[in-house]
Amino acid sequence: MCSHLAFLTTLVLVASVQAGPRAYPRQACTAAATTAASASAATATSTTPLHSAARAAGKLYFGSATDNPELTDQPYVAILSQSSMFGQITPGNSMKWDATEPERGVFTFAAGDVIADLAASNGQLLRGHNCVWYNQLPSWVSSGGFDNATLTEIVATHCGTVVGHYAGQTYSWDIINEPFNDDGTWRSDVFYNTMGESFVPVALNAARAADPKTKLYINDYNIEGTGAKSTAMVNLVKSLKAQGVPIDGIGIQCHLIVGEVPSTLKENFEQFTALGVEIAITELDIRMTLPSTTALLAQQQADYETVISTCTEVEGCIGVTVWDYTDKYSWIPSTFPGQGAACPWDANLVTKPAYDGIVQGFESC
Ligand code: 9MR
Repeated sequence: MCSHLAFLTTLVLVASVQAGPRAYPRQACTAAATTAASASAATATSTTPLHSAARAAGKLYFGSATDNPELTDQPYVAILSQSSMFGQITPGNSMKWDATEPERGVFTFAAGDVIADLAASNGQLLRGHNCVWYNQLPSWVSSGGFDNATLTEIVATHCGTVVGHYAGQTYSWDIINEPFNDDGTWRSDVFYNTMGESFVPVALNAARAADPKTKLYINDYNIEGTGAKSTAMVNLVKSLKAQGVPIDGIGIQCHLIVGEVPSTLKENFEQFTALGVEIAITELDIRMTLPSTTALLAQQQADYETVISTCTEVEGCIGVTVWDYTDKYSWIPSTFPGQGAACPWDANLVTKPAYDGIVQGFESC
C-alpha cells in the first residue's frame, strides 16, 4: 500500500518539479501514527535519507536551517549537502532585516547569497526567512520614530527589495514572522504600534509584486495545537483572503518540548489547510532538560514521529524543516540554559533515535 502510494506520488512529484516546485495533491492518509516499538539505543538504526522519505510520503521536501558560520565545518556541510537527506534549506539568520538592510536604503546580500548559492548548487529548495520581525531588527527601524506613512514606505521597500533580490530562487518566504502574543493579541512592536494591522498587507503585497511566484507565508510558534494563538492566525488569514491580500501559507515553527507535544496537532493543521493555504513545519526541534537519557531520547523519538506523521496525514502540509539538524549548532542551549539535545543528529553528527522517529513518521501510511 505504502510503496504503491509512493510510486504514484513520485510520478506526481516528477510532474510538479518539472512545472516548478509547488504543493501537490496526494491520496488522503488515514493511518494512525505508530509509536516506536523499541527505542532504547542512543543512536538511530535507520539509514533511510530523510528527504527521500518525505518524497515517498508525498511531501515536497525535508529540510534544515543552516547559518553562515557553520559552513566552514566540512563534515557538517557534507551532510547538509546530501540532497537525498535535505531537499531544502533555510538561512537561520542571514536574510533577516539586520543582515540585509543594516542602514536605511543600504542593502547587503553577501551572506544570504552564500546560502542561496549553496541551495542552488546542491539542488535544494530555498525558504526565505524573514522580512518583517520584531527581533534582529536594526535600531534605525525599531527606534526611528517614523510615522505611519514613512514606516509603510520602509516596510514595502524592505520586503520588495529583499524578496526581489532572491526572485526566482526561493520556493517560499516567511514574510511576516511571529506577529502574535501567546494569547492571540497582536504583538506590541514598532510595526503594529505604528501601522496597526496594515503592516501585514503592506509587506505581503510588496513581496508578491517583487516575486510573483514565491509562496508567501506567515510564520509563528505556539500555533502547533489549537488555542487562542492558532485562532488568531486563522482569523488573520481569513481576513487577508477576504481583502484579496496574497497569502499562500502558514509556517508552524514547532519548537517543542519532549513529552509535551500538543494533542490537537492534526485538528489544528486541518483548520489551517481548510482556509485554502498550504502549511509547512518550518523550525522543528524538540528539546529536553539535560542530561539526555535513554528514556528521554526514546520519548523524543516518539515525539518526532508524532509531529512528522501528522504532517504526513494532512495533505496540505507540504514539508518539514528542522531548525538545524545537529545539536552542535542548535539555538536551544544559549536561549534555554540547561536544555538542549533537541535535534535529530547529536553534537558529533551522529544520528539519534529521533532520526528513526522521523523516518517512521513519513512511513506512517
Ligand atoms: O536560529 C536563530 C539564532 O541563531 C538567532 O540567534 C536567533 C535570534 O533571535 O534567531 C534564531 O532563529 C529564530 C527564528 O529566526 C525565528 N523563530 C525562532 C528561532 C529561534 O530563536
